[in-house]
Amino acid sequence: MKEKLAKIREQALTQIKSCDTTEKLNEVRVSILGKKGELTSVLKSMKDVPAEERPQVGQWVNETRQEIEKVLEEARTAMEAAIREVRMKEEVIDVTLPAKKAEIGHRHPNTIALEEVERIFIGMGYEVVEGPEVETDYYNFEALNIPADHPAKDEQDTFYVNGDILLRTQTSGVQVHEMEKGKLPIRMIAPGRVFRADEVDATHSPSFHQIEGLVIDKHVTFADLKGTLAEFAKELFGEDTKVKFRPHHFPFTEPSAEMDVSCFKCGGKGCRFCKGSGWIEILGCGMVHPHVLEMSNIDPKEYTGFAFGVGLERIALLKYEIDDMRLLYENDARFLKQF
Ligand code: 2NL
Repeated sequence: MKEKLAKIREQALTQIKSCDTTEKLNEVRVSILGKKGELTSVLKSMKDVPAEERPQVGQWVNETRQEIEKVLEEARTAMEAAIREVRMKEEVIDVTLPAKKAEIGHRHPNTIALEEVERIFIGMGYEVVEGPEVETDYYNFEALNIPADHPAKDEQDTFYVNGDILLRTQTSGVQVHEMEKGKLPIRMIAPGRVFRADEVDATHSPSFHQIEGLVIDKHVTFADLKGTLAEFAKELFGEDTKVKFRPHHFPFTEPSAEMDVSCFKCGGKGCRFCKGSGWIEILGCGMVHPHVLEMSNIDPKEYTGFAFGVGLERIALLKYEIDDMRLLYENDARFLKQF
């Protein structure tokens, strides 16, 4: 029995030495130590060994098993170390390779236009103030002298949350909150998202952006309004831009006007862009209605002011010559990348 075990051991060690992969090592393990392995069959034949010799033979079998397991384990560890070493050598990082170009995000045309408008007014000493998109009927309509029966208040035009609560249709509420604070003079712009129950088409969307401006001080006149907005137009569309004011009506200003700019495409001669007229409508404006001042506790005998409102999308479409507003909301990176 002792010789048989010695033979198994010798054979095992030779087989282990000749292995060059961990898979082969595993095959050797199974063929000797596995369920049907050589050493296991020796154990199974213990019943044929005389009872008094069994402890001795059992000990030999165990010693042989432990020895083979130890050599198998050493061979496996050595093999894995060798594999790791080869891999490390193959995995050299070539620091001279060109880097992968990272795709950087891009500002939306609305954002670019907004930052341009903000830059212009901040340069003239204005503050940028933001306020809530959900407002009460009072701040969106009543405080602006918009009467209860005005068509703008119709459910067909305004999104009501419930009762007196609504999604603002203009950012004027932000200015009313500023006037109520009682800190004068005021020189501010209020940019932000506004909502109107409009069908989507090339020039309409139920959610768009507006920038309103408000100046209140002693002795503010329509000449200040004209000078300020003419300067704004020049900075936005170029030094040669001319402006024209046409009489208009808003409930919150008196007098009211709409301002056109000379077409920056043809210089005013008339082209496809300005539909042959040479002028492009750009904003609404006027002197703040005395009743609007009074409602916010400002004395119209002491203070006067002017205000204006301009659509941000309209500016972005004009400035970047985009012919459909829907492109601004699709967020197709191929479109956005161009600006
Ligand atoms: C437009 C032009 C406008 C105002 C907005 C305003 C705000 C206050 C007081 C008086 Cl707090 N006016 N905003 C003034 C004139 C025009 O918007 O086309 N809107 C539909």
